[in-house]
Amino acid sequence: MGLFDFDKVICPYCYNKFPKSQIMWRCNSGKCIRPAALEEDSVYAEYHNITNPAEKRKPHIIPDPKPKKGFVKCDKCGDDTNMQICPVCHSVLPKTDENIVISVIGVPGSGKSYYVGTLIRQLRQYMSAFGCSIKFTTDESRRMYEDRFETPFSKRIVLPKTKQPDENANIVGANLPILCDITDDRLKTRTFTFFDAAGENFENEAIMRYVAPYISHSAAIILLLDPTQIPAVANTLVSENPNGVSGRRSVNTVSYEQVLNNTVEVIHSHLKSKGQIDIPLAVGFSKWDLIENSPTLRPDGVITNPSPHFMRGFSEEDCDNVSSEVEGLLAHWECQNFVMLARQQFKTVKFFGFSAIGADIETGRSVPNIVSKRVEDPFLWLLHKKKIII
Ligand SMILES: Nc1nc2c(ncn2[C@@H]2O[C@H](COP(=O)(O)OP(=O)(O)O)[C@@H](O)[C@H]2O)c(=O)[nH]1
Ligand SMILES: [Mg+2]
Ligand SMILES: [Zn+2]
Ligand SMILES: [Zn+2]
Repeated sequence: MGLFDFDKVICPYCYNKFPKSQIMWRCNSGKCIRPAALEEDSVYAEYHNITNPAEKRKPHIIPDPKPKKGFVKCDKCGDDTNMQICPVCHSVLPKTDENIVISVIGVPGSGKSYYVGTLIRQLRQYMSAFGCSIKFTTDESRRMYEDRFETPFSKRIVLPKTKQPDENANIVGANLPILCDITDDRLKTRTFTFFDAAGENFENEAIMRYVAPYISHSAAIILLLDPTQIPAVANTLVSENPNGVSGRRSVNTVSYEQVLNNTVEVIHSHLKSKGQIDIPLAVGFSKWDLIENSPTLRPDGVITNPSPHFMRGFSEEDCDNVSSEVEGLLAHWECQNFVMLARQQFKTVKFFGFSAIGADIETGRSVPNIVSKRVEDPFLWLLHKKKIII
């Protein structure tokens, strides 16, 4: 799905779709970006959940724009501007060739934030192995990555819990997705939106109104399964280590089956569709270190090897082997129903296992140095499917 789909544009922030003629223009000239020239933008503020009055002030929006060769003359300062913004949420629209949303879903505590943070970290370190470069789409995205992930990782502190918006507030605005531009070896640039969708909110209709457009327009959905949420696994982990992570896990009010069902419902009601969903679904076990470190649960097989893709090029064979191994484990752990549900509802399903941190965070200790294992696999699988990497 292109950002410019015929004459329609999709905003990568609010995921509304509108005709090109409705694009709005904000002045980005030196005169209009001076603090004294800024104007309150209540639409932007509301959508981005901004309460600080100073941050609500943005440069002038041109009321009756007449674009010429990608520029519009500002009626306030007379300069030309090329900054296009979304008519719904007033976010700056990226100028890339394609816009790809990756939705990460799962119950609270399943590891979504660590996954997104360590995935971006790996991509920044190793995408050059595929002849690709990566950068944050906007300064705002770079700052969000630094505040939410880079700083806590380097200070070895626990990531803050994902912000819970007030009732009826805009959940997307409260926890804006991070946007990265990846330029491939043919110099095509695509904007990737990493959207962390807390599954516990899917029952709240007001919240779903904001989340549904994202999920429905995803290029892939990554559903995280927390091993400590699988009774057979949790019982073993507790018996091996009564004070370990499973013993102190929080009890979730939603199960991973419910998260999957809610997601299916959200997509069908938003797209007014039925039948199998054509968005690839990657089901990934998070916290895989817990399984590998368990004498009883540790499987044999390729999944215990490091990810080969950055080192030796994308390996479809490794991906297929990991997927069947994880699927086998799910059957062994009495999750056949979940597997069946996923396969019935989605045309393409792949199973993965990864560790974002590489080790358990022990209560009262600082976070271990991050040594991720296989976090990049689901994302690289998607890039391969979309023929962005070969
Ligand atoms: N052992 C282990 N624990 C993890 C890993 N990733 C996350 N966790 C634990 O899971 C907790 C919740 O993770 P978080 O990413 O905040 O979950 P979210 O609520 O889905 O965003 C963290 O505080 C860690 O204790 C991992 O790779 N290994
Ligand atoms: Mg989170
Ligand atoms: Zn928008
Ligand atoms: Zn101006």
